[in-house]
Amino acid sequence: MAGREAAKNVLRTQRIELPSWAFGNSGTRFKVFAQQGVPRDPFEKIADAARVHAHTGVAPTVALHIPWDEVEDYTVLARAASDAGIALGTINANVFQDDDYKLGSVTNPDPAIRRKALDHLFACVDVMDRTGSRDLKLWFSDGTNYPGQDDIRARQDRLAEALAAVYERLSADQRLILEYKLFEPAFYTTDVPDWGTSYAHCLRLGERAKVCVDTGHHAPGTNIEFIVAFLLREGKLGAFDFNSRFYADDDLIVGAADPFQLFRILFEVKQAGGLDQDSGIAFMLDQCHNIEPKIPGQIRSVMNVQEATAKALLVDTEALAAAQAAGDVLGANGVLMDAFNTDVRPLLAELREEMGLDPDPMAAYARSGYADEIVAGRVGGNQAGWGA
Ligand code: LRH
Ligand code: MN
Ligand code: MN
Repeated sequence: MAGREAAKNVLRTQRIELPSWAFGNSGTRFKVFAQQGVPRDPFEKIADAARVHAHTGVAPTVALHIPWDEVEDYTVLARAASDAGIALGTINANVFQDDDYKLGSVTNPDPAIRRKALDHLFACVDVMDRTGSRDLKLWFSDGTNYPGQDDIRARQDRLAEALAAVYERLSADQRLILEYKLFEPAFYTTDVPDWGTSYAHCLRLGERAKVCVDTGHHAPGTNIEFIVAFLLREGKLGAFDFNSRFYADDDLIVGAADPFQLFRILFEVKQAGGLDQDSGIAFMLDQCHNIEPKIPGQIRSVMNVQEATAKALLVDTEALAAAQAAGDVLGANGVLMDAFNTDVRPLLAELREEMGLDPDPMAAYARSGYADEIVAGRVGGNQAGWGA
């Protein structure tokens, strides 16, 4: 087993970004179960995110979704974040919730609607300029529902044109992160359905265009760690949207459905140097807590990523390489499984104590009284965005 101290040193510097929308009410298209005490505005979402950071010590940034997190002055929001001990992170654009986007946003056959979508993306870059954010995350719900509905290749042309315009608008220290998703809400074609499509567009755009792997956005059975390894090798992995799924884009707590898959992904990240502080990979959560309380849901998610990372760091890579070179199939697999089957919770508890934190973040949050405070102090919280 690789060294515990070396593993702790990496875990100490790990950074996991929280999504602002995880703190608002959310649900499925069947029902949103409202919870008491949820944030009423972006400032309260930031307060909740800061709470997750206070207990975990590794979640110092929160991603915004525009216009769900629209405020008059983003410098004021950035200041509120810094006063709360965190910072604003990735800006997520939203060109999927307006009636105009029924037939697509940047790939819409109507040039006026394409213009409107592009203007929103430019406005998101303006927000980044105010918040100091590095990354613009683009996910397009664009696609078609029926064969013949629109020209597949023309839609790719329109997409490429919009991406080029946005890329051009970014400053030298800002990046464009293109997220793919197999299907939903479009059910026949999706304009950015997979990593290959995203990769090809990013390649054309340039160095500062990278792919986002949302772990819930693949066909069942897809080997996500292969995609991760490939993109890392090409220097094109920009970000993760972590969550877990049993069926489609379930947006459940990361590591809940398949902790082994999360471990395999993080092992590939680690092997390629992706856990180095300057790797440029944004590790973000993209989840909803529809039936469980949201702040502990986020704390648990951060802990799950930490546990999978710790296991990945404990893989004895020398023994692994030796077994691989010797063609020892079972030996190599055994090395990986030894690390996966290690209980890393004591190591993480130790690390938290060294960082001046409570070794048990869930219990510490439960004891803190914050949950009662927000229920008493916030009346009529908002939905995260869905159906708002
Ligand atoms: C799309 C997605 C994308 C959105 C988020 C709310 O399914 O994963 O990242 O921005 O959900
Ligand atoms: Mn996502
Ligand atoms: Mn998703």
